[in-house]
Amino acid sequence: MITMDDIIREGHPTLRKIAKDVKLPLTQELVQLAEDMLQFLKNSQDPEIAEKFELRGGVGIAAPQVNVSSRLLAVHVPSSDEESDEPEFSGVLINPKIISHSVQQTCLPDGEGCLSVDREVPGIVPRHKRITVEYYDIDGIKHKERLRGYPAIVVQHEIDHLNGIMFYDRIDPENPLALPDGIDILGA
Ligand code: SB7
Ligand code: NI
Repeated sequence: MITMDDIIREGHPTLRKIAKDVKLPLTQELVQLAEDMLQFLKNSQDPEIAEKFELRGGVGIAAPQVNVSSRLLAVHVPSSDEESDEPEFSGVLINPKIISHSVQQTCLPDGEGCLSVDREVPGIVPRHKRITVEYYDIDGIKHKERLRGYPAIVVQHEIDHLNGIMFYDRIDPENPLALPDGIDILGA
């Protein structure tokens, strides 16, 4: 099982590399990694398991964060509706590509955090409000998914990891908390 000890932190060179395309079909090793990454997210969102193994809660994880420089990521965004057990968006995305996006940008009201960053970095992180992402799943099946709002932000954060980009690279260093023109705040 993946724990926080497996997650590399900022300063590690892998986090700044462009990850390599994954060849399909996946090797057994990468199938296992993909399943472990998705399981990590589910574990991290389970209060008992998270406490027992000292996991920080996460809605996404990218392979470079476990020091594997391959274009593979997992997301598990729970439903915003507490009545529902169906996650809002969950799965493993292989060789994901944003094929189109809205002009409209958005950001999270409290900025972003990262499992690979052990400090708070305040600031507005501009993201596309809507994206269309193409990717392959674990079985090598191609998907085209339209995402908006929070799941779209999470997928953009994870795809950034595949390109060696950290969320704070997108914060304006001159004016970290100023809302740029044309950006809305998600949920406001
Ligand atoms: C806030 C948090 C995340 C994505 C977008 C906004 C995920 C944090 C966990 N990760 O470090 C995943 O790379
Ligand atoms: Ni991250």
